[in-house]
Amino acid sequence: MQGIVTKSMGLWYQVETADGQMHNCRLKGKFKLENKKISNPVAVGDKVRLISDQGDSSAMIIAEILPRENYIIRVSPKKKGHSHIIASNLDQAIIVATVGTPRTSLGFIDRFLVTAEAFRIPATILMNKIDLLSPEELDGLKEKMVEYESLGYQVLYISALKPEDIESLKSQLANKTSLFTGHSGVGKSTIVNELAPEAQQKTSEISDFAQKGVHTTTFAEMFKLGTDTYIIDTPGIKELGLAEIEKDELSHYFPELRNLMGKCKFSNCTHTHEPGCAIETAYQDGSISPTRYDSYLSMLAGDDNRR
Ligand SMILES: Nc1nc2c(ncn2[C@@H]2O[C@H](COP(=O)(O)OP(=O)(O)OP(=O)(O)O)[C@@H](O)[C@H]2O)c(=O)[nH]1
Ligand SMILES: [Mg+2]
Ligand SMILES: [Zn+2]
Repeated sequence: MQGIVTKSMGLWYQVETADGQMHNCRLKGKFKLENKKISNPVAVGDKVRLISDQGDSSAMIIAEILPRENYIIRVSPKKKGHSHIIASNLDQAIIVATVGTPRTSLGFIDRFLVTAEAFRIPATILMNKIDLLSPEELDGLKEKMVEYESLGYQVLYISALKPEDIESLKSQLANKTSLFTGHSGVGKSTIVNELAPEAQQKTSEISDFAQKGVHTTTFAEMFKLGTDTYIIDTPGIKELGLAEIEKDELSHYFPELRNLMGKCKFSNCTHTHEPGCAIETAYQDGSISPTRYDSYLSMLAGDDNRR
């Protein structure tokens, strides 16, 4: 029997089979880990083969993970030197961002976009809580985000509290598996509950003091909105440590750098100090965004994202 992993809870996994049934599953005792540097062998979105559990008739066993079409991964915050697969088999990844409640930096958005580019997953930026912005603030935000639209990323503006915004979001999700990610407190679970009322995800107010989320969601979980339409709620992330991305390929994941780097004098140009660097010239004359170039330099230097 085959199914899709809809929730991973440490040792137990929830798997949905084609008949719509949910099964509690464990991993086969001698499950072979392909890559020991990954902290979670099975991720939400994985297609798996199940066999029955001889010892426990109410449970099933995951015997095999079918090849992943794609996945999105980051450096594990808990296990040093390990990476954590956020989810797999995605059609799009949506970063939920807010201006000040909590604050999402452009650097954080850039890290997410680089990750999505590296794993070839279409990325969307979803600015939530626009009900908290004045018309001037919203205009200012839209102006700032034009840059991202010109790079080819879709930017959406919603308030999760507005039913008409949720309705228009639905059309972006139809017939796809979409991942919602972003900082704690930006409203991922609120949006998921509005889209799929049976989800009943816990939500919490952000702390008054720090204007930060309180990490309410603890496990990634997938919900079905309709035939072939799934959404995945995930725990809020503080930093997005890049995993499985080599420094010498980083510039490929910035569309504006990718377009220019063929013009650099040296084919192994790192675009930091080399003579005849087309990207440095573009930076000097203002044709690429300084904040994007800064993000590139910061990722290249291996900085974490505390800005
Ligand atoms: N004003 C306003 N508040 C919102 C909106 N969306 C969510 N919130 C509130 O923001 C707070 C945090 O929402 P959650 O859905 O728990 O955030 P989350 O992203 O799931 O957070 P974690 O699970 O910790 O990662 C809650 O108090 C929500 O009611 C919005 O569009 N406008
Ligand atoms: Mg949540
Ligand atoms: Zn260069």
